[in-house]
Amino acid sequence: MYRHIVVLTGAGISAESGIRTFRDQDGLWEEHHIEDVATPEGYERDPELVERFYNLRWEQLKSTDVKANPAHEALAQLEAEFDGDFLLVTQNVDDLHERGGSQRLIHMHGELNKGRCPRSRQTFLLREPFGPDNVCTCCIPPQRLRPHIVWFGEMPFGMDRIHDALERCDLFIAIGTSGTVYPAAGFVDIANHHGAQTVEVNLAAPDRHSQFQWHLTGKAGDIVPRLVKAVLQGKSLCSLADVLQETD
Ligand code: BV8
Repeated sequence: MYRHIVVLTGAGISAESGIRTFRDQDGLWEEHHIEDVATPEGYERDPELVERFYNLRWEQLKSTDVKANPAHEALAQLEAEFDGDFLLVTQNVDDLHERGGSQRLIHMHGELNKGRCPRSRQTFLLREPFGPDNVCTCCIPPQRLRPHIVWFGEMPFGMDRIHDALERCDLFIAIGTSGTVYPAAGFVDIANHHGAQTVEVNLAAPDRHSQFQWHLTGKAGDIVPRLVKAVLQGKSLCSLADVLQETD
């Protein structure tokens, strides 16, 4: 049925793994102003505050009770078994897709477990928290590593590849994202414009007219395995009417 699939994930796919989202109740942004912890200006102004914000999230990611959930695993199965083109794009900076078995994905907003040299832009696997002594090995004098994160006002990674895939796709699936951050929030428009079927998996039903043709309302961990199974069986979204609520 489908030949080219693009999947976009957001913080909601990691919520059932115990990773806090941004904008839900008790979300990460409740305790911080975005401009203080997720902008280059905020980092310039108070690097220690920003480092504390990312060090905390990095520590949480390393804790043993954070595991990939069935939604991550289902997407890895889709990547392995789908016989057409498949691209997974995540806004998430955790490595739960990789822990769930995904191998080919784009972390368009960066990765929590990496640091970046501000001068050479070389990335380093994080072995210790960010701080004045955590420096690169590529420059003399060594430079203080910054989080390998795309902050507001910075260009997300992989945009050319993502645009190419969106223009070719016949199915676009967005999972666990509030659709508030661009350019990711605009991907559905590109997919729609090029005639793809578009489906959104989210805990909450959209409270406004949405760009998606289909909605699967519920937990990603419950829904994504069923959606992947149906797609791998060659079913079209229309034949899933019993689990899909079409937008009015
Ligand atoms: C850029 C840092 C340009 C990483 C983040 C129009 C076009 C282009 C840009 C803009 C534009 N308008 C405004 C902009 C600027 C800005 C922007 O979008 N601002 C917003 C606030 C309006 N965009 C940018 O600055 C981007 N850069 O455009 O550069 C440019 C051009 C040339 C040269 C240079 C630059 C950069 C954006 C990246 C910012 N970085 N974070 C980090 O700290 O993690 S964004 C942050 O929000 C995260 O990365 C996150 O990925 C992203 C989106 O959040 P979500 O993942 O959606 O999470 P959220 O909590 O919001 O929602 C969770 C959802 O899950 C909810 O809907 C919930 O219902 C659902 N859910 C919960 N549990 C479950 C569930 N669903 C299913 N199952 C569950 N169990």
